[in-house]
Amino acid sequence: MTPPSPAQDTTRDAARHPALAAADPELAALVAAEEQLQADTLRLIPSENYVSAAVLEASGTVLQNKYSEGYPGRRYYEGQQNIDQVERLAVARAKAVFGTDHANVQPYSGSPANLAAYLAFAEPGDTVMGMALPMGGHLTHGWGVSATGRWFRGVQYGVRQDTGLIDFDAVRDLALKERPKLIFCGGTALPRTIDFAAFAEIAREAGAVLVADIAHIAGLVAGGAHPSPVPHADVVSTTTHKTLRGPRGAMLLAREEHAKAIDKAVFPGLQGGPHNQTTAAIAVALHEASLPSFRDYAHAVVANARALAEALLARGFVLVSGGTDNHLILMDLTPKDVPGKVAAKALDRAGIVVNYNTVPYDPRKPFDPSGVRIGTPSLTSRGLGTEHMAVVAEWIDRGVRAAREEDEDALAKIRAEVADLMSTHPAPGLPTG
Ligand code: DSN
Repeated sequence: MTPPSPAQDTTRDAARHPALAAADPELAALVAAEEQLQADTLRLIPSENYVSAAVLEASGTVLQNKYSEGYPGRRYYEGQQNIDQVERLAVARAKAVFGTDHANVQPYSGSPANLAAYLAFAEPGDTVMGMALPMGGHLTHGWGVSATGRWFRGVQYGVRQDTGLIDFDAVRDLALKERPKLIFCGGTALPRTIDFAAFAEIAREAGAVLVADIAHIAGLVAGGAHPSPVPHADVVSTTTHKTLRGPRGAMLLAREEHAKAIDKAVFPGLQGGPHNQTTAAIAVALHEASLPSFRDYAHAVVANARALAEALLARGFVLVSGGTDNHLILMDLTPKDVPGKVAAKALDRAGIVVNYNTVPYDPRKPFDPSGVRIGTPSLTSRGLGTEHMAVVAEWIDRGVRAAREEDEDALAKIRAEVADLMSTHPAPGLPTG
């Protein structure tokens, strides 16, 4: 591909974002370049997606001009005639989509949402339990470098080395020994179904509050492609921008008995004014998630991940836990003789965007680990189906080989092939042609 000339760039930027291009051409050019990058590349980061045009539009509305500290009907600022209705709509839709008693749609993102659960149910110094970050957990599940591991006493569980699966006997033993105030389940690199009922039973035995962090799989839960944590967990925490395909934001869902504690923890405990444009876009995304087409999407995400996992296994890739039940695949590249970071950077040059990741029991360091994490939410949003997964696996295979052999020509060839396929699968907000 020949890069467009600067003159073409300016015209393109002005056509797509006229006010921005006039006021700040430098920034407009960066936005347009990002749009082109997202259009041309195969985005496999499992926590990313493409939002609909409606979600994109709602995120950029004048709702962002308004301050609304408090909750609908109980605000500290006047002029909430419309904002209250926006938030009520988002809350009602969250409750309907997830079948929960209570929803708080104000957390700015996943980390503050999780922090609110700590504030609601624990005191500094208390013991909390979650999955270790290198095993697939999240920083905010009590990992040492996070505030949650510094202000609380984090004890951590993992997966078995031989199966890559959670050992519930070990989780129970740890919970009964440590008696944590909070137990987190869920994570960021878990390719298998989360057994919420098993965690709930352990939390009950240990007298802990169970928080299910479903940030990665919220869209699968909404679409019926993963079991719901709602009947089992005291609190459910989720971002709204991953498989759920909404704006960058988060929600906390809870049983009625915990509603007050959660609301108080979010505001005034942790946050000031909610981001009303995000609340509106969450409402739109939840409406979309309630439609039959979203059910199809969620199931297609899983079918694509399974097909991709099978195609990778057939090419000799080692996958943590041997495959996937959801949207995510964690590859251990040790047998391919390429560090995860080297592979990820080479794939990026080939137009395939992934992230390097630790694998359980990784002998390498987190900033230079053995694994690469991939997922299918974005490619499914662009309409790729199981019939495309063989070529995706082939590109990954060729890209990893080219990384090992330092073959830049091979990477450039893949990049052109990827751009070709992506040009026939447009996404909202991205340039076509
Ligand atoms: N950054 C998210 C992810 O990529 O999984 C977790 O916070």
